[in-house]
Amino acid sequence: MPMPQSYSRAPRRGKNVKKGVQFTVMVVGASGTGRTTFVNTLCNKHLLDHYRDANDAENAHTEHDVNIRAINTELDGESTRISLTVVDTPGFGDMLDNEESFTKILGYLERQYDEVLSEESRIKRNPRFRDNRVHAVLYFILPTGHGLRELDIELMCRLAPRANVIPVIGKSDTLTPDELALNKRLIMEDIEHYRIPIYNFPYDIEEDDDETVEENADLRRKLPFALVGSEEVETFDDGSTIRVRTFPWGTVEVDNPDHCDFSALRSALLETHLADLKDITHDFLYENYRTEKLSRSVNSGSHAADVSIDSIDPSDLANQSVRIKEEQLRREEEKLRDIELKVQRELSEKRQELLAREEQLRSLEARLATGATPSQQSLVPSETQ
Ligand SMILES: Nc1nc2c(ncn2[C@@H]2O[C@H](COP(=O)(O)OP(=O)(O)O)[C@@H](O)[C@H]2O)c(=O)[nH]1
Ligand SMILES: [Mg+2]
Repeated sequence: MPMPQSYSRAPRRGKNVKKGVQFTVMVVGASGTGRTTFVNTLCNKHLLDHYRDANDAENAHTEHDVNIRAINTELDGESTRISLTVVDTPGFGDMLDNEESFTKILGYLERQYDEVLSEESRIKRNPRFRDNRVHAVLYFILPTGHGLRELDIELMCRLAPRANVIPVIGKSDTLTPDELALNKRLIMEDIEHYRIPIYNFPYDIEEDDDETVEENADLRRKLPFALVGSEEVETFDDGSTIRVRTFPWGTVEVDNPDHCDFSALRSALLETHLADLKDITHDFLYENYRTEKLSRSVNSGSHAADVSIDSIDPSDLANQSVRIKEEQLRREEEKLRDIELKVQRELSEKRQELLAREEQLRSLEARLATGATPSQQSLVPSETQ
């Protein structure tokens, strides 16, 4: 999917400094990839429960929460307060048919666009309308060491035209550095091969300043981000804390850039690229969806599948404007006909007047011919002077 050439790629720091900013992140991926742990690590609190996914073997016989859940929280960013919405999606992977969860996830993204679309077409806007469009989808890939699975390719292909998809490797501490490097390379090769239009920190060498180009290129080189999540905290003697995963052989520090890409992703998401992700969602992804949806409803005529936007069906609008034009023409024709009648009436009155004058003149001439009166005599010399 080509990005519009004129698109500004510079991350805008400091925009929304005073006012808090609303931002929505969705986490998608197979069960057990560490989505819930990541969200709790990102927010630095226990926001999501580790509910069992439908395909957990030990839980396979019970009712499962496979519904999409959106949870709001407030975060203090470096420069601004963020009203963050996290959308947790059902895990998938081992089920025979993943179509249901795929359709649910895609349907959720599109529903948020539909709501904005119908709000935009209202004459009177709802002041309490909440825009829930998803600005970034973190796609969690299993740390297998084998690149993408067919399942991942299919879902990423379906999601990427509708949202900024950022691929990440969950639980990356389970891979050795060599395995991780190989896995990153294989994943990016697959993404390129299948031309999956992920969010790749776009930049323009000619238009953007050096700092932006360097920063974006650096983030792009890190794709897919290697993540480690943890709700475990290590406290030092001075009271300071770090988030860690402790193993018999050592400790993985979540915020240490030498251990994983968590802090790079966190600052890109919540600081440097927040505005860019929001702008692309609105100006490009939503705009594409809107155009597709409108042209689809034109093609299907009055049988548009989605009644919610029937009111703004362009073919209906065109018919309506033709009807209004016809009505205006009809009224103007009536007005012209009235004027014509009035002029004809005035003309005939004038003609009658003229005829009456001619009659008077003729009778005067007749009287003159039979014998001039004094008053008429005086008239004759003055006329010949
Ligand atoms: N080694 C390791 N384990 C993790 C990591 N994140 C989560 N886990 C563990 O993996 C399991 C599944 O994690 P969870 O966050 O519930 O995954 P979800 O099903 O994708 O939401 C849990 O036992 C977590 O403790 C990680 O970064 N590294
Ligand atoms: Mg989970």
